[in-house]
Amino acid sequence: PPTIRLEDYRPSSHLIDRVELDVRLAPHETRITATLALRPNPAGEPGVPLVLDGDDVILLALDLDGQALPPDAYAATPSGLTLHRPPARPFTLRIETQVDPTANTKLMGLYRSNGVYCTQCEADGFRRITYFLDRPDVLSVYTTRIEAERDAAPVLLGNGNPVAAGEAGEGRHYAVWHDPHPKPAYLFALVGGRLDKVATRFTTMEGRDVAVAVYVEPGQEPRADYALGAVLRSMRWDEEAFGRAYDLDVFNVVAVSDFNMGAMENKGLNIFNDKYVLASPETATDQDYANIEAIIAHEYFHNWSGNRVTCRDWFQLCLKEGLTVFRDQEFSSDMRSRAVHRIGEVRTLRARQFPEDAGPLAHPVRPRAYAEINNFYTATVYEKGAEIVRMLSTLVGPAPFRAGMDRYYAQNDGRAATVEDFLDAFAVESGRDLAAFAQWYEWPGTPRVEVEGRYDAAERRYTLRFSQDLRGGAPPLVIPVALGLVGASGPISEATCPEVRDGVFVLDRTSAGLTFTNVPEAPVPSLFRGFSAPVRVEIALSDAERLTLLRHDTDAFNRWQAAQSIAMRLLADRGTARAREAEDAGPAAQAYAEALAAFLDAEALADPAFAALVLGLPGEGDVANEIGSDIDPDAIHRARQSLRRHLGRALGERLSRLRADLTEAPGTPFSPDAASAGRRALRNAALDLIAAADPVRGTALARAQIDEATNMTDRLAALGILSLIPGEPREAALAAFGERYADEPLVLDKWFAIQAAIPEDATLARIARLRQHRAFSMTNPNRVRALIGSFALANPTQFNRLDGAGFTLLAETVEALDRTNPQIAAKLLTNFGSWRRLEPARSSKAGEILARIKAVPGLSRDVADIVARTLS
Ligand code: BAL
Ligand code: ZN
Repeated sequence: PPTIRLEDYRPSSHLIDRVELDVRLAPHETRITATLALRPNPAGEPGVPLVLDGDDVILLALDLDGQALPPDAYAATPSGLTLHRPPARPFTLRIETQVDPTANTKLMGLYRSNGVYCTQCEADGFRRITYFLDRPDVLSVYTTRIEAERDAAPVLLGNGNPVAAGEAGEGRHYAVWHDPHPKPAYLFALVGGRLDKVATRFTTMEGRDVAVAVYVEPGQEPRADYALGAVLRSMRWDEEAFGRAYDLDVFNVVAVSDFNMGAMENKGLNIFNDKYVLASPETATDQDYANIEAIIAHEYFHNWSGNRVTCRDWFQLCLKEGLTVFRDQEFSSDMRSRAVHRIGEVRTLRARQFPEDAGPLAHPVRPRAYAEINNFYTATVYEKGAEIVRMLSTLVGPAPFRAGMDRYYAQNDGRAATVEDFLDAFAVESGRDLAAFAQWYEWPGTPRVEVEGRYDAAERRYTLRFSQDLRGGAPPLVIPVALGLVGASGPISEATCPEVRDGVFVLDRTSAGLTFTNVPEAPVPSLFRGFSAPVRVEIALSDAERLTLLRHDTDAFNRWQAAQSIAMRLLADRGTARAREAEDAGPAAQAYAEALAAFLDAEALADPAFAALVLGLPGEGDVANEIGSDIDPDAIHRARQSLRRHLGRALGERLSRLRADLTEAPGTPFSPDAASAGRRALRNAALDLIAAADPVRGTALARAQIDEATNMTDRLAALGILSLIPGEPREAALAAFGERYADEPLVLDKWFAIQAAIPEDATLARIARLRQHRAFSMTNPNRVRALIGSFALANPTQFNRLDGAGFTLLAETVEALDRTNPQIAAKLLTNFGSWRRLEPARSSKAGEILARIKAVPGLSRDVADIVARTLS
C-alpha cells in the first residue's frame, strides 16, 4: 500500500467553508445531498484539479453553481471525485450520493447497529458518506437535515444544536441540526433510531443552559444514569481544572452495540460503544464503572482538546489523544484515589505500550509515515502520548502548565494545530527551551536509565550516577526524575542536592551525577516517583532495600513498585526454560511473604485498594516482557502459579480474616465509589490466593460467593477464580452464569472472556463451541474482542501453544474478519507483536503462520500493513 509521509504534508488546494447535508435515511438506499461552499485555499497550490476523497459511494448527481457538469469536466469512481478544472473563485458544488448502511460491516461511515442508524467518521469514514476533502485541516460549518421513517427512527440527532423538525410526508419526518463551530469531517455524526434517553440540564460557568442526554436502546435507561452523572462531573471538572466551558446548547451521548472503538467525540454528539455507557450493579463490575467514567470524560474533554483545537494531519494524532488521555487520567485521579489510579495507568502502559515499543510495530508517538491510519490508534500514541504531557507538566510546574494550556487553546481555537504549536505555548509560558524535550515525540523505543548509588558514611554524602541509553542513535532525552532518599526508619528529609528542585532532577544528558549532602545513614533511593517518566529503570537494589521502600517511602507508587520488583525478580528467575522444574519457594519468596504479611497487618484495612495492588502479582505478560527474549510462556505460568500458591499458604489465615473484615454488612446498598471498589478488590485478591493454595476451599468459597454476590464485581471475580480450578463445580458455575445472563450481551462478553483465558489445552475446543453460541457474532466487535481478543491477550500458554494451534485460531479469525471488518481484524493481528521474542520453536511457528496470512490474496490495507510490519 502507498505510504503517506509527514514530510509530504501540503495544505489543501481548496477549503470548504460551509456544508449543507440532506440525508434521507433508508436501510439500503440512503441518499445524501451535500452542498459544499468551496473556495481555493490561499495557502494551497493554485490552478490544480479538485480531488475529493470517496470510499464505496455511488454518485447520483453533480452540479456546480446550479449547472450540471459536462462528463469531461470530472471523473467519478467509488473512491474519488475529481474536477479537472475547478473555478479559481468561490463556488458551490452539489453532490448527490447513495450508500447502503445495512451492508456496511466495516462500521466506518454510515451504518446500522441493531437497527439504529449511526456514523463513525474518524479517521476517514466521512468519505464513505459523500465525496469530500476528508482531511482534518479542512474545517467547515455544518447544517444537517436528517430524514427518516418516523416509526423506524423517531429520534434524529446531529452535531450542534437542533434548529428545526417536522413531518416529511408518507410517514417520514425530519430534523435539522446546525453546528456553529467549524470542524473537520471526522467529527461529523448523525444518529437515527428508536432510542430512549435519560436527561438533565447543566449550567456552565459562563451561564449557558445545556440540555444533556444519554440515549440508549429502550428499556436500558436505568443503566444510563451512571454515564449521565459522569458527563456532569466531567463538565464541571473541565471548568475547574482547565477553565474550559461547554459551547453548545445540547450535549448528547448515544450508546450503540456495534462499534469499532470505545467511543467517539463527534461535536455535541458523542457516540459510544454501549460497553462504556451501560452499567448496573447486577451487570457491571467496578472496573466497568471506572472505565465508563473515564471514557465519558475522555470524549467530553475532546470538545476542547481535539474539537475546538484539532489536528493539522493524522501524524499529529497524539496532539489530541495523548493530551486527552492525560486529561481523563487527571480527572479520574481527582474522582478516585490518585495513587491507585496512577498504578493502574502504569500497569496499562507497561502491559500494552512497552511491548509495542519493543517489537516490530514500534513507532514514534508522532509517526513519520503510515500506510493505514486506523492502525495508529495505538498504546504508543495514546498512553505514551499522555506520559509526554505528564512529563511536560512535571518539567514546567503546575502554574506554567495551566498557563500553557490556556495559551494553547487561545492561540489555536478553531485551528488545526501541530505538536510544535502545543509545545510553543509551554515554552512561552515557562521560559524553557523545549526543543530537546520534543525528541520524545520523534523516537520509538522505551529508554533505559541505569542508576548507581554510592554512600560515603564519613562524608555523610550520597551520590547517584544516571545514564540513559541512546536507542538507535536518538539524542539524549529530557527525562524528569522525581526522587527522594529513604532511610531505615523513614524519609531522609534533611539531605539536600542543588540539582533537585521540588523533588525533581532533570536528566538531559547521556549521563549525569547527583550528590546529596547531609545524609545521616545509607539511604535507599526512591527513583521516578509517581513513574515520572516512561522509562525502564535499572538499579541494583537488594530485596531488603526494596522492602525499606515498601515500608517507608512517602511515594505510594514506589511503595507498590518495590513490592512488584521483588515479585518480578522471583518470577523472572523461575519463569525461564532453564528453571523448568518449578522450584520450591526459596528464602527470597519466604521473606517476600513475610513482608507482605506485615504490610497487610499494618495497612490493609486503611487502604484496601492500595493493598489489593500490592498483593497482586505481575501478570504473565509482564513477566514475559521483563524476561524479554527466549520466552517460554509455560515456564512463566508455572512460576506464577507456584508463587501464588506459596503466598496463599504463607499468608494463610490472615487472608481469611481479611475477607471477613472486608465483608459488607447484609443489606448494604451497592456503591461503585472507589473506596467500596477497593474493599471488593482486596477481598477478591485474598480469595485468589486462598484458592491457589487450597483449591478445595477455594472452590467452596468461590461457589458461595457466586451464589451470594449482590453485584457483578464479586460474582465475576469468584467465577474467574473458579475458572482456574478444573472440575465439575467450575463447569456447573459457568453453565449457570451463561443461563442467568443469556439475554445480557455485555455480561456474556465477560463470560466469553473468562473461558477464553482458561490456561488449559481444552480451551481451544471450548472456544470452538462458544463460537457457535447464539450470543456470539463475528460482526459485533465486542463479541470478537471478548472471545478471540481475550484468548490472544489473556491466555499466553494457549495462544502460544507449541503446536501452533493458538496462532492458527487467531490467524483464521483475522482472515475471516478481514472480509467484513478490516479494522478489527488488523487490531486482532497486532497480538502477534511479540512473536520474535518467543523461544525458537514457538517463534518459528508464529513466523510460518504470519507468512501464511501475508500470502492470502486480497487482504485489506489494514491487515496487509500490520502483517508486513510484524514480519519486518
Ligand atoms: N478519537 C477516537 C476515539 C477517542 O480516542 O476518543
Ligand atoms: Zn480520544
